[in-house]
Amino acid sequence: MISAERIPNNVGLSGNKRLQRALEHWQPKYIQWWRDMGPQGFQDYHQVFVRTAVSVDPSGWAHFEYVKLPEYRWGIFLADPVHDRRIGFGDFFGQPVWQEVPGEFRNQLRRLIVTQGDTEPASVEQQRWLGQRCPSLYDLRNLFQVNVEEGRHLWAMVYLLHSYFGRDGRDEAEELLERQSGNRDKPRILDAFNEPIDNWLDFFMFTMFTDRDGKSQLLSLSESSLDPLSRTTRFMLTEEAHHMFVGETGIARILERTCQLMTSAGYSEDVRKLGGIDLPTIQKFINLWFSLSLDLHGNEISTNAASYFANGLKGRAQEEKWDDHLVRERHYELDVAADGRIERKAIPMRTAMNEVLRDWYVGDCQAGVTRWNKILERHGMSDRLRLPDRKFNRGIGMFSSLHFDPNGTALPDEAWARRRHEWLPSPEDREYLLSIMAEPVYEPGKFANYIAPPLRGINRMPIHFEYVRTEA
Ligand code: BYC
Repeated sequence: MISAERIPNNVGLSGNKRLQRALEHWQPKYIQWWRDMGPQGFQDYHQVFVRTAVSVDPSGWAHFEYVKLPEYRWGIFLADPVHDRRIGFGDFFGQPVWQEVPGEFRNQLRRLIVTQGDTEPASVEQQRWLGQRCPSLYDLRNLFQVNVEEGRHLWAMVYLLHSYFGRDGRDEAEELLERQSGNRDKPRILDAFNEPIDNWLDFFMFTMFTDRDGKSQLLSLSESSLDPLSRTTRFMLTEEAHHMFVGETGIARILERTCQLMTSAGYSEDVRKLGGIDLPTIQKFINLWFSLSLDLHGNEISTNAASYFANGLKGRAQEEKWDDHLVRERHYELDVAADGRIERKAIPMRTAMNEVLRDWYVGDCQAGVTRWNKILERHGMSDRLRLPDRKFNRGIGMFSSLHFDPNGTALPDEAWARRRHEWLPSPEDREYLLSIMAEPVYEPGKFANYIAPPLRGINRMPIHFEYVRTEA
């Protein structure tokens, strides 16, 4: 029988034989997947200084230890229940939340949980080669911390599938380990999770922008009328915050170093000659990962989204901040593409819920970019970073068949084909990044030339602490 002690949990695992049996079947497959598709080259001979969630209270977060990655204790946690919690929006507003899945919403809920679950292992797969190119042991440890937590998020969704969806749920849980990021025959469900992440600029942008979509989607799922889904995602949000910290501070440290190099070169733009990452390249990677992550919010006009809202399955981020929780009459104004032209139109707000969530997301991203610009300002630079227009480089939604520049100006196909690498990473940009990342930095306290050290270490350890150690 699977040992409940090895799996920290607050779901009463030791007394739940059915769940134990389901996990007993799934866990060996998960470990095999982790070995095959998880961090490459760091499975057997390395110990990583990671944080393991051992309970949901604040002290449960303070547990740091060296572990071999396949031996990480992936746990199952739900945030504490809210007494007498009521459905906060949609047609069932005010009714008690559900502790079981109602038959009529089973398919929709399963689809939402599977889509969420699919992104978690996908991100681990996307990032599996980065350890071979890391800028420092500090960053290597952060990468692995993010990876094990994404693994835990997969466990969280598999817990829901096993506990509430019977045989279908068990089949879905297996398929979550069978699809593979970028695989032509069995790709991951959402496009951004099939994109390669082969350098650390990609990684930091992904944790800044794509993990922020994670925050946005988890906030809206945490409003769900299905209480176990709400409680699971509420706990996941606490881990998501660290991932965005890794992304935002990773880019902040690159900017810091870029500014130092520019200053030492007499404000010359040619930072590449000094082995740094120039601002235009950083801007291109913002353009790429922001637009890919906008796509993750789905179509601007979506009957799926309207029905999720009507049935209380998936709400708006921070639903309590809105005054109207029924949204029966309201309209939402948005740009609509029709016959190659763009018109402002008012559409029923329920069908615009993806766009409402996207608004929240764009605001949260903008706040991060504003913080980055303070670094440029502090160094006396006149350049500023910015988010591209929402219509730029879209692969999902009504703008996906048209082309726009980062200002939102429409472009003919030919101009887009000719100019796209002015705004998006070119093969040469990627080649350059790989060239400066070719030699990993594994010496404690040392950092690659293109990135500044962090302000402080992990869990009050010094920056030169050996965050990842090789077994003798
Ligand atoms: N790529 O009516 P629509 C995270 C499909 S990230 C490919 O707009 P809906 C994390 C859609 O599936 C957060 N296909 O769909 C971050 C549908 O297909 P079918 C992940 C896409 O359902 C970093 C069709 O288009 N969480 O946690 O309203 C590291 C119709 O579209 C895409 C969630 O996603 C796309 N980008 O909205 C680790 C939450 N977008 O069925 C983790 C759960 C749409 O007609 N998911 N399509 O063939 C959802 O809430 C919704 O499924 C979506 C899509 C918002 C994603």
